[in-house]
Amino acid sequence: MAYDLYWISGSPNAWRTMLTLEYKGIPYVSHRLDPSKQEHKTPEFLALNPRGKVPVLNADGVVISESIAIMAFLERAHPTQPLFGETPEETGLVWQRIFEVVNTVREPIETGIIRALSYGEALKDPEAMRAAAALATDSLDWLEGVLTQQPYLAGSKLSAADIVTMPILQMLVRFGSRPDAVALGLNFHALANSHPSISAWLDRIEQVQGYDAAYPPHWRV
Ligand SMILES: N[C@@H](CCC(=O)N[C@@H](CS)C(=O)NCC(=O)O)C(=O)O
Repeated sequence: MAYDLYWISGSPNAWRTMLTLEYKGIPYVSHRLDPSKQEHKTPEFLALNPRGKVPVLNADGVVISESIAIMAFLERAHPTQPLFGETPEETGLVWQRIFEVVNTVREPIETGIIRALSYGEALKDPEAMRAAAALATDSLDWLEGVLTQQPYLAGSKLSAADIVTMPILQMLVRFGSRPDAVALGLNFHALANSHPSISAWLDRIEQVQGYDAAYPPHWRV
């Protein structure tokens, strides 16, 4: 089956799907879209995904959007290097962790912190930022608790739960290193000090097959 992946550099949702392809060693044709040129809003792209969002996978005419749906599709089509568990118990826990992250952990980090920093709005209301940081820290504390018990979010093996979550944390570290974040004392750039188990987990994921190939290219420059 031939695959076409449409993505934007730095999109955490696209990053998940590209790392899944790379980790499983699945060949695909990469279509990097330039958001500054609105390439994800062209009639051609909107015909693939009327929501105008990445990622999109086109698998020989089967077009799938929603990053985690793409990951599940790839798992079913390419079961080697399993990411969604091999037993009912493992599969249940992988999905539990995915939903915990997507429904609860993600929001305070992405909306509360990353969005404000990426829009350059953090210094407009420092008190609101500090309140948002406290909520994001609750999310980090929960992750830290899980990862202090085990090397990966769903146990001893890398799973889709890790690949879903990793880009969110990498973005937090990246945006948390900006001068305005540091000036506010948000401290998200120093996870090794505040949340050492999360930091060690990020280091472990950086070693997995395909990590470098899926790393956002515009972050390298
Ligand atoms: N729930 C979707 C979210 C997709 C999404 O929001 N993608 C963002 C990039 S991370 C996007 O395409 N944003 C561009 C826009 O909305 O114009 C998924 O998991 O794939």
